[in-house]
Amino acid sequence: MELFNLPQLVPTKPQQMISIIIPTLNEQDGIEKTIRALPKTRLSELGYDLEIIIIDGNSTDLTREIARRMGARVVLEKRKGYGRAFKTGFNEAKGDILVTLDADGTYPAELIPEYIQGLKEKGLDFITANRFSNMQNGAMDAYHQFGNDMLSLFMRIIYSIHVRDSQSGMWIMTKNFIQRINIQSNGFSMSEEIKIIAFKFFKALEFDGRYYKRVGKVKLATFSDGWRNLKYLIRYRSLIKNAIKSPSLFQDESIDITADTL
Ligand SMILES: Nc1nc2c(ncn2[C@@H]2O[C@H](COP(=O)(O)OP(=O)(O)OP(=O)(O)O)[C@@H](O)[C@H]2O)c(=O)[nH]1
Ligand SMILES: [Mg+2]
Repeated sequence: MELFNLPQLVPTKPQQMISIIIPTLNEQDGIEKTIRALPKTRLSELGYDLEIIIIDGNSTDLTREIARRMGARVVLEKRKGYGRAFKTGFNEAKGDILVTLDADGTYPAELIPEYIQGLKEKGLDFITANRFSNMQNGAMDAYHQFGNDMLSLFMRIIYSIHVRDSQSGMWIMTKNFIQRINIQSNGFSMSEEIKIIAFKFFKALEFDGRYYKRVGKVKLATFSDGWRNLKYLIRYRSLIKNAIKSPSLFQDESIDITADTL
């Protein structure tokens, strides 16, 4: 064998994969913008492979066709619900790091590389992006903002965790975190549930985010979903005992799931 062929035989470190998971329900106006905004080149320069997974709730518009054309893998999840969509998405994801965002162009996709770096440097399991730290004019009406503030306040009081934006839908998580947790909500309240689990039992931080004006129609009903989320915050006190999947994991000292954690 010739000497100059040798470097090819040296095993290289396998590349890490990032899974971007996007739930969609009739988002034909926003899905293209959302996928286009993903920093694909930057992530590839940083040495990451990327998979884009759309979890579609049986949209009746062109969402799935547009997503496929933009290079995403589309998974059809006919069962209703935002939380339901994510459960399916987490099972489908092959990545070492999972990132979520909406299909309406509201979240700062451009910050994904920074968040991933933060996750690694600080050794975190979970990051949530705070939409309130930098909100574009008109991105959220006053009524919706008040509801968000109240829900976040209740979450801080009931669970003693420091989260400014309990309803943010942009999270950056390790695969290990997702494999260990047991999400029980199928609705919008899954967003507060995942944060309670992350901040109570894992290493989690809220990072400054941005929030842009939505493209397309909102799926969340401010009052009824807000009310449902508040009731879930209260009810979840009795469900939190099921938050972690396997009892053998409690041997890890960093995880304390005794009753006094509430
Ligand atoms: N697969 C699936 N996706 C859903 C469902 N409900 C909502 N979504 C998607 O989940 C994301 C969040 O819904 P939004 O309507 O944007 O809710 P929101 O971000 O809390 O509300 P805004 O701040 O007003 O945008 C969007 O990408 C929706 O298309 C559902 O039942 N199934
Ligand atoms: Mg949204």
